[in-house]
Amino acid sequence: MRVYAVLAGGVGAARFLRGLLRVVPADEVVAIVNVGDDLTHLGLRICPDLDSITYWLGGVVHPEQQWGRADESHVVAGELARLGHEPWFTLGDRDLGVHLHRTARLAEGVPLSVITDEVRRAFGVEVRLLPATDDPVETRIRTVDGRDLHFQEYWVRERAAPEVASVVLAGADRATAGPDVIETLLDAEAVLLAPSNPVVSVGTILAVNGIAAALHQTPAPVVGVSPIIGGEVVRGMAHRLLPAVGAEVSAAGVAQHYGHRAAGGVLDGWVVDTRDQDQLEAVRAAGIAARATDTMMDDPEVAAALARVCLDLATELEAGA
Ligand code: FO1
Repeated sequence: MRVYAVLAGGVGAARFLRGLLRVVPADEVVAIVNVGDDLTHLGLRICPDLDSITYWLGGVVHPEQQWGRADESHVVAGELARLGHEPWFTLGDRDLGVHLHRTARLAEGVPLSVITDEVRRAFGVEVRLLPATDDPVETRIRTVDGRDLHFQEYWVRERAAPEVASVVLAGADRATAGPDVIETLLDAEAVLLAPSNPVVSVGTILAVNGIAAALHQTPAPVVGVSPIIGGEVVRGMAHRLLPAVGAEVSAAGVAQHYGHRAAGGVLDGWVVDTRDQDQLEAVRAAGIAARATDTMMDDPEVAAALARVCLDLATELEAGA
């Protein structure tokens, strides 16, 4: 069975997957999803990237927020505020259904990968979603002023304001890749890096034991999409985090950060936005094949065209290998 493996974070990955699914059948797509954003809040285990992709591909994502549920209500959140809980991390009533289910199943000893499959099927999502690991890992942001914040505290409560000293995926050294993750990467027709945050989404997936090694070893071509367009981040806070890992905030800078596979990195190919085609030369100078196309995926047809460019580049790399 031919499989396209996609390393995925949250919203950018969901948009990319929506395009890819217009090009290849859903049963040929497997998303390997970041779990570093996950947190336990009010006793509930919450997996923002897994849930964002599930809600997007399930057609129930909140259209403006691009996370959480459409047609959401916040009755429970109102009662929690009455009881003195600071509402910095909003949990909608429908969203709570998933968190209650996940927390109950985890308490029964069911691994996250199994629960994730139950949830995506319940929302009619045909793409297999594999957590990067079933082990508890947490992206921690060490700030210059000496604080150690969970990623969600940094991003949601602090609005990514504090200066970042370092980013750590706590527990990565003890984490093993989730079931089928390594096999999927080794057997894939192609491996695609979605335009997700290179530090706290793709970076944290690569930090899980065995995953970066699998990308070095796989015979499949590895093609990534730049999350930086016109030198800017489309959404999120990658521009605040890339300097903390010594990477330039540019389409070429991210490619150089990921590195060419022959130089110990993870990329064979890199797709940038047409607004960044002046960066193609720098990417190619790093040994990475590069293409430019429209990568602003507001329209699913743009995402589909982008997916085609990635697959065409992967095919060319395969032929040239
Ligand atoms: N993002 C916010 O900006 N504010 C929130 O209150 C918030 C709550 C939330 C609850 C569940 C969930 O799955 C995601 C949530 N997010 C919220 C988004 C979340 O921070 C992002 O989806 C990722 O973690 C960053 O890519």
